[in-house]
Amino acid sequence: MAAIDKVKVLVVGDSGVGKSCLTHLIAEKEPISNPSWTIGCSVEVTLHEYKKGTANQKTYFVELWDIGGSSSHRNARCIFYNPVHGIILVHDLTNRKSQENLQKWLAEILNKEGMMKSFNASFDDFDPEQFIGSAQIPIFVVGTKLDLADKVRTQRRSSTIASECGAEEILINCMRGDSLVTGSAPSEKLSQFFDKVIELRYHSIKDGISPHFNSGIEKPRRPYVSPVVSPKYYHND
Ligand SMILES: Nc1nc2c(ncn2[C@@H]2O[C@H](COP(=O)(O)OP(=O)(O)OP(=O)(O)O)[C@@H](O)[C@H]2O)c(=O)[nH]1
Ligand SMILES: [Mg+2]
Repeated sequence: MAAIDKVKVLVVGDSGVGKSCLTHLIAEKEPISNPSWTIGCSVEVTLHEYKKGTANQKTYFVELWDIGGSSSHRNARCIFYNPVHGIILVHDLTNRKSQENLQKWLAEILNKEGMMKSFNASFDDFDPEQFIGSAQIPIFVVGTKLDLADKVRTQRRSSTIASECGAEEILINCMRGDSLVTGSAPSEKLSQFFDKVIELRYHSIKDGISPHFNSGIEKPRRPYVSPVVSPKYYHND
């Protein structure tokens, strides 16, 4: 059985923004019609070709940890945040509040990992620009419900947190199977994000950059053994 290295990417955002739809679209390449609210966390796995088309091409597992967004589970969900190699921040293009709350999601994750010391452990004091240099964890922003956003002219479409964090952002309709079709601009950006996550996790030590955003979190890397059955949802609670 081949051993394949893996990275863990958190998918976070307010309840109902479309995290489970997005996660399913990335992993299964097709939309999910009737997602149920995520209780705790669901994990889907996708194979990613790192540096595809180059001599360094290599296959990795990307675990997508789809975190339930309900505020009633805030205290419990922190157990899913350790370790983390990448973060996908998801907001709903028809819901401005869900964009503003991305900062809180980022702070919640970093707070749990002890990264908020220099930010006074307060959401209000959290400055994403400070975060960029110290955390070394790639961030990707996704705006969902593009099909509905076209009708909501008064809403701002893209988020400011993407530019604040120096992150790429895509705007998509998660209900369409071709939204992340190979070769499309959103698909290419997502692929580059996964490359960056893998790069930092496995290939950056020689450049003097820690592959972990917080020293001491993680043991030395161990290969991930490919499961016999095809990867599917599993719930942590
Ligand atoms: N029209 C449209 N509906 C979407 C889109 N993405 C998600 N939805 C719908 O939004 C609702 C919520 O989607 P979910 O993926 O369950 O949301 P979630 O973020 O996982 O929510 P929690 O599990 O509660 O955190 C569902 O009814 C989806 O069908 C989209 O791009 N367009
Ligand atoms: Mg969900």
